[in-house]
Parts: sequence; structure tokens; C-alpha cells
Amino acid sequence: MPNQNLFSALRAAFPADLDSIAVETDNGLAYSWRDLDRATAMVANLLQSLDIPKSRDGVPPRVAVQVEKSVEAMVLYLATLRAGFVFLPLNTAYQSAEIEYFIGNAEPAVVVCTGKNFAWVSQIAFQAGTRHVFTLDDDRSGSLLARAAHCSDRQTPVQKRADDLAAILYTSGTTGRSKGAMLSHGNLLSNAVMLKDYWGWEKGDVLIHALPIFHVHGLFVAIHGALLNGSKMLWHGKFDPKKVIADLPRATVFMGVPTLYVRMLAEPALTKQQAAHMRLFISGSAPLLLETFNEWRERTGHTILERYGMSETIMLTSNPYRADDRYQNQSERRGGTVGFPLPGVGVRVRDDAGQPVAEGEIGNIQVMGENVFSGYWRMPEKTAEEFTADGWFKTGDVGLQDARGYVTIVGRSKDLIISGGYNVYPAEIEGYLNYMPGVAESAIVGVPHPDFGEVGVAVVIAKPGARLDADGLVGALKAKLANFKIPKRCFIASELPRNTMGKVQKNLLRDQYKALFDRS
Ligand code: MLC
Ligand code: AMP
Repeated sequence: MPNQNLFSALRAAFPADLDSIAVETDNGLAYSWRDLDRATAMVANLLQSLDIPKSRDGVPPRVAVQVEKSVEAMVLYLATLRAGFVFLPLNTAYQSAEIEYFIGNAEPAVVVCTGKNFAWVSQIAFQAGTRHVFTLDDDRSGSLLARAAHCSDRQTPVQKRADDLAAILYTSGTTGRSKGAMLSHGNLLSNAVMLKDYWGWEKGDVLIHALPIFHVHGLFVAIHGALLNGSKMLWHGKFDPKKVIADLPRATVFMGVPTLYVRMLAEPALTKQQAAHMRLFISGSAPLLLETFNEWRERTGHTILERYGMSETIMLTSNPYRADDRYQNQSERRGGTVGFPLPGVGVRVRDDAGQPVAEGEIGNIQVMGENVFSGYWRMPEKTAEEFTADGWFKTGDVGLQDARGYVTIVGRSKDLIISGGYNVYPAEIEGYLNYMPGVAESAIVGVPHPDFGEVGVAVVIAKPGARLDADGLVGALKAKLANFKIPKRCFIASELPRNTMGKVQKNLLRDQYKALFDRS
């Protein structure tokens, strides 16, 4: 049985000339393919040399990572695969209560954090039983690389089967508790191989990488796409619209969430001429407004290809790349839709009773395929709830499929706000607000926002006799939660609208505040 380790497949795609450039950073560094090979071997050897059990209950050790974006952070990801461990990326915005939950839940054997956070992260980690805490900063300093420097730069990737666990991605839940989506080597590799073909990756492609690398989009779709094609990456530590536009003449592929496109459109330097060398612009993770889709086509002459995915499933649907797309025999990238089910992905639309809906009718989107995760880490009941009896995963997205096969997402059955491509679950924030002194109850709703697409707004009710200060409540939330989860506005109200069952009518609140950030 050939090794199904995802790293081995990525490594096999490295170009023959290992001394050619694999990654060029926006601060002037260049890494060859040989550099990536050697560095991943050294870090993998370090991980394998640690005195930790190679597996417990059949699960390899987890490596939890909360570091700033850097090529070395990507090396750590690849090295974790190479060593056969399980990668657990964490958003850099997470604060101590959030990190405490993830570490307590995943029980990583290794934690890697920034030097600045070492004191509090290591305290949480050691208390949870983690044996090794390393540091890694975005200037190539820290104990991880210092220790790896003593390790051999040769290593044989650990033997894996397709269904062996490769990564755990935490996604918040509607009840406020985060769930770890378990993705296997086979989930990740099959999706990457299919996308290489579907999106027409070709020799000479160069990817601008400007997304964070702790989510599906930047970590898997972008990095696997480039590596599997042996393509160079122009690596941006942080998204800066001016810098990305300046790089367009040297690149062919760009991937972004809608906010990145909106911010680039605000730059006069974005012109047809500047984008002339590009082959493909891809958008996903949040709905792309038709207005942005059209404006982009006018300004650059390129039609954005919108696709749809999830942490639990990686990529599910995509607008067609080729004019003579061999899969669907369709040519058009249609704004406002997320395209066709990708090859090997089953998509169906069901009503609330689980029955099929008529073509073009709105219902719940369910999916199946080699790309779909096996379940939530240590949450068998939650996993069972999210799959149908016949094995389809309930995405929580609401949409339709038209006669030509295009899928359109019209909303979500899950109470979720997607802000600038990050997911915010109202229940989590309401949980914090409701415990604050003087608060009787609260509701968080998502409203349209010109930059982030959607943002959270809080409506809070005081206990009888209590006086609440909206700024004070927001300040208190900031001390507890990742910054992107903080409601952009907070209102103190006398009561929340409820239906006859006593349930808060969030749709009425959404209507009430929908024009809050209206540009006009
Ligand atoms: C930053 N802020 C946000 C925010 N990002 N608020 C709401 N939503 C966001 N996404 C806030 C900060 O808290 C801060 O507020 C202020 O905005 C400025 O912060 P910043 O750090 O300077 O912002 P910036 O670096 O410009 O970040 C914006 C961004 C970033 C759009 C570049 O959010 C981003 O990279 N988003 C991409 C997310 C992504 O990769 N998602 C993929 C998920 S995978 P204050 O008050 O503190 O000043 C997935 C599956 C799939 O969904 O299909 O791909
Ligand atoms: P995450 O849990 O961070 O992986 O987010 C997945 C969710 O992002 C999906 O369930 C969708 O609600 C949303 N999403 C991803 N891509 C798109 C898209 N192109 N259009 C609309 N929503 C999207």
C-alpha cells in the first residue's frame, strides 16, 4: 500500500530543480524547494524525537499552534504531517479563555505559541498536561527552530492510510461550544488533487498568498494548491491591498475572502493593465456581493470564480474554470451563485422533514464525498446529529440548485454571522454578555457591513433597577474574546421581540438594524 501521507504527495510535486524559488516573502526573503524540504525534515525529526507516546487510543499526538503567519509556520504544518502528528491551527486573535478550551479539549502533546504569549499559553498548556511548549515568531526566532536546528535534514514521511487523522479544525457551534472537525490525509489530498485539475493549475502559475493560515482557505486550499502544482508563492504576512495589487504583474492566481476584493477595489492602482498577467481570481468563505463581482469584472477584465466550502468538508462547489468545462459542459461563472458540485462531491437540497425539494426550491444543503470529515473530536452525539441516517452531512446552509445545476446559497439555518470571512456564533457572545453584572439577557444579530460583509450587533436588556453602559459591556467583552467576535455596536433596549413560543425574533432585530452601516 503506497504511503497516503499528504506530505508525501505534496513533496512528490516539488519541481525537479530543488534550488528554484518556492516562496518569496513580502519582506524580501526567498525559500527554495530544497529549503522547504530540509526545514520540514528538521522540524519533523524534532517532533519525532520528543518523549511523547506516538499514539494514544489510536490517535497520534496533536500539535496545537497559535503563531503569527510566516513561512516557518507553514513549515511547521508540513512537518507535522510529515511526522505523522495531527495539526491543530488556532486563530491568532484567540484569547486565554478560548485557548484554554481548545487545549483542554484537544489535549495536544505539543503547543507552539509566540514568544510574547509564552507565559500564559504555557501555563494553560502545562496545566492541561501538555509536555512540550515551543515558541515561534514571525522573524524566524524562537525555541522551535533553535531546537530543530540540531536535527537531521533528512526524514522519511511516516506511513499513513487515507483515513488517518491529519488535522483538527475548531469551528464554533450554535450552542456556543467549539467543535473540532477531524480531517484525514485522504480528505485533504483528494480535495487538493481534484481542485488542481478543476481550476486548471498550470506550469508557471504563481500564487499570491495573503490569507491567514489557520483556516481551510489559507492553510489548505491555497497552500495545497500551490505546492501540488510545484508553484511559487508570493507570501504576504498580512493582507495589504496596495501590496497585493503591486504583486499582480508577477502572479497568476489569487485567493481571497470577499472583504479582500472590496478593499482592493477601493485602490485606484487596481486596473486592467495591472491585472493583465493574472489567470484566476478565486473568492470564497463568505458571500460575494453581486456588486463586487460586477465591479471587479469592469475594473480588471477578470471574472471572479466563486466557490463554497467549510471546515468540515474543504471545498464543495465551484463556478467553472474552463470555457469548455469538461465536467459540466458549462462555461459561465455566475455571480451570486457558488457554481456546481465539485467532481466527487454530492450535493442535495432537502426540506426540514428531510424530503427532497423541487428543482430551484430553497432547502437545507446536505453533502457527501471523500472530502467530508469523519466527525467532531470527542463529540459522537454532536457528530450523529449533523449527519443524516443515510450518511449526508448537514451543512447548516440554506440554498437551492437550479435547472442548470448551479448552487446558490440564500442563508443559513445555523445562527451564524460571517464577518470578513471569520465565523462568529451569536450564542458564544450572548453567553458572555448574559453573565455580566446587570444584564438580564442579550441577542446578537448579523447586519450588512460594507467592508466585512456582515458584522455583529448586540442588543442588551438590563435587569430591573440595573443601569448598563454599552461601551462598558463592549470593553468587558474585548477582554475575553477574539477581536473579530466583538459586536461592532451595542444597544441597550427595554425588551427583546419574541414570538408566541417565547423565542427571540432575531429577524425583527436584523430588520431594525439592517441600515446601521449603510454607506449611503
Ligand atoms: C479584523 N477585525 C474584524 C475582522 N478582522 N472584525 C470583524 N470581522 C473580521 N474579519 C477588526 C479587528 O478586531 C479590529 O478591531 C479591526 O477590525 C482592525 O483589525 P485588523 O487586524 O487590522 O484587521 P485586518 O488585518 O485588516 O483584517 C481584516 C481581514 C481579516 C479581512 C484581512 O479579517 C482576514 O484576513 N480575514 C480572512 C479570514 C479567512 O481567511 N477566512 C477563511 C475561513 S475558511 P478593533 O476594534 O480591535 O480595532 C472558510 C471555509 C471556506 O470559511 O469556504 O473557505
Ligand atoms: P467555516 O466553518 O469557517 O469553514 O465556514 C463555513 C461556512 O462559510 C459555510 O457553511 C458557509 O456558510 C460559508 N461560506 C463559505 N463559502 C461561501 C460562499 N462562497 N458563499 C456563501 N457562504 C460561504
